[in-house]
Amino acid sequence: MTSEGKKTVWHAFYDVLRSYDTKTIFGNPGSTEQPMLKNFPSDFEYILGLQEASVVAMADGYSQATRKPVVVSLHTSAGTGNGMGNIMSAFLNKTPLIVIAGQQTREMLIGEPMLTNREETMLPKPWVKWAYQPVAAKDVPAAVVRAIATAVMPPAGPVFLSIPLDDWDQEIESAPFIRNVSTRVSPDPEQLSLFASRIHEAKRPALVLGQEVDKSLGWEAGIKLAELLNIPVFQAPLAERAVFPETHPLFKGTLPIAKGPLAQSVEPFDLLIVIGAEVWRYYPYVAGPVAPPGVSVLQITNDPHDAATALIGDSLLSDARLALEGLYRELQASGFQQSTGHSAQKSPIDKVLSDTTPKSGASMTGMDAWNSLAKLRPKEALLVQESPSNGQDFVKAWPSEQAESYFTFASGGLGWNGPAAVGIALAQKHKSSGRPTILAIGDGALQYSVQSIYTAVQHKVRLIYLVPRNDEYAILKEFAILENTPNVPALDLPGLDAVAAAKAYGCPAYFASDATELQNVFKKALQMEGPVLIEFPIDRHLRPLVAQNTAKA
Ligand SMILES: Cc1ncc(C[n+]2csc(CCOP(=O)(O)OP(=O)(O)O)c2C)c(N)n1
Ligand SMILES: [Mg+2]
Repeated sequence: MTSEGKKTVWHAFYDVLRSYDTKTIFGNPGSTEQPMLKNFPSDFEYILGLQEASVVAMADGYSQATRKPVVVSLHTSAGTGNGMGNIMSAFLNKTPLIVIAGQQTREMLIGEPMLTNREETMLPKPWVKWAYQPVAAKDVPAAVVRAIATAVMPPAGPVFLSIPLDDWDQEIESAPFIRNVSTRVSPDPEQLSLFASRIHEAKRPALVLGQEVDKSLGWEAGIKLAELLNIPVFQAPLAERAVFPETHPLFKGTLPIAKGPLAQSVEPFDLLIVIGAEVWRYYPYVAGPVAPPGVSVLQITNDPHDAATALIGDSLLSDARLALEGLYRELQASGFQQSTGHSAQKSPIDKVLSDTTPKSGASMTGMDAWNSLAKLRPKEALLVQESPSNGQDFVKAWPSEQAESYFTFASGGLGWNGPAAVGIALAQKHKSSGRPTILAIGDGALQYSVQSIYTAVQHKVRLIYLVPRNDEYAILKEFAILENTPNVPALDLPGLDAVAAAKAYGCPAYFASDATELQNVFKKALQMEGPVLIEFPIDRHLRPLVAQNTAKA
């Protein structure tokens, strides 16, 4: 309250956040943020990140694991700039972050003093859904309400507010209205019926499920539809979530990440039913058609942008789970009979799982390492992955069988998963879930947001870092072979020491030199209270970047 007993912007701001139960703020402070953070309310928690890339991705992981919008406090242009790569990832992940950057004093802005965020709304674009600096201090609380509404509506995503530092002490006459908005869109019934009849008529359909299935809590609905249709299920290329039980007999793995191989692998089908994914999320260029002749595509997504940019097929805007449930109802009502064409085949992952004997003497591949730990993996663990050249091996050796338990990024921007894992692990602590978080992260990737280890230590989150060490950017060497770009400098990383780096932040850390040691240290790590890092050597054998025909049914 002011001396006259009036409320200020500061009071209204924290009241708004209380109304939405968003009381965990991630940030890195500067002088432009101190008026917002002064007398920090005791019912809120401030999670410090030592660099803004870590701040943003920790908030992203926390938001995904709690299914809530999260406030991020960054330092004017410099802090926003540092956070920008992970703001881009949050935008592609479709995570509702309310990024608030401090701004210099309104009265001085005309002369652009130090710390002025010039043309403040331009900096985060195009990677935010909305960027705004309130026209007057009294608009700040209502801008926060609007920011939350904008962030959570589908497709969800980050928004950006710039708030001059002298706004916080200004009196306000009235608090803003607290509003709730829906976060799902249901499918157009006519288009849904049309899709159902096209599925009914198809001779050799396949389901392709993407990240929106997991984010909409659609696993059960996906399983029911897949089992009714009794058709192969693929994961969409580069999906950032697991979308279907990966040991289920109908699951056939992930579609290839490049044009030609993807088209080739879907040749056996006449209809692809893509739910909750782009068509398609490619990575390297390998020539070929978008789909082979005779293959039609139906796409269901909650994002008009992803519907518009699809390269083939008809699209239906909808929440993935609502569409899966709707299709199930329509197909059942139309008397769809379970076909016997695709009877239960063994999942391609099964044979990989059985090979878990530690290799002694010979050096391990990434796959050997993941396999050697597979049997020790706690079933309830949450998995996070940023291990470029062997991440797919990790997924194969540790198949997901539960919803909302596997996370990676939609963007490929390194430095997201390390801090995101800290946010995910912190969410487990706040929820008292008792679930550990396990992060597979390359020796190169670890370095991008390495300071997030400090936050993991300070908050004693249960997080195990598994760091395969090959002293190189292996995937870039594989890319160089595919793209025929020899003699690229700086693809080797001699002298990095993940154990020493972790210890510098106060995190217990171990080097395991073979599979037996790795198993022993991992067992020990599972008993520990706070974070622990395990580094282990893997061999430097390069493989083709794009596997051919991996998805053949
Ligand atoms: C922010 C950012 N910078 C650079 C890259 C390019 N990049 C992609 S993979 C990679 C190397 C990753 O190396 P490492 O984590 O050691 O994994 P490995 O390939 O050795 O398995 C790099 C530098 C990127 N994706 N993101
Ligand atoms: Mg490496």
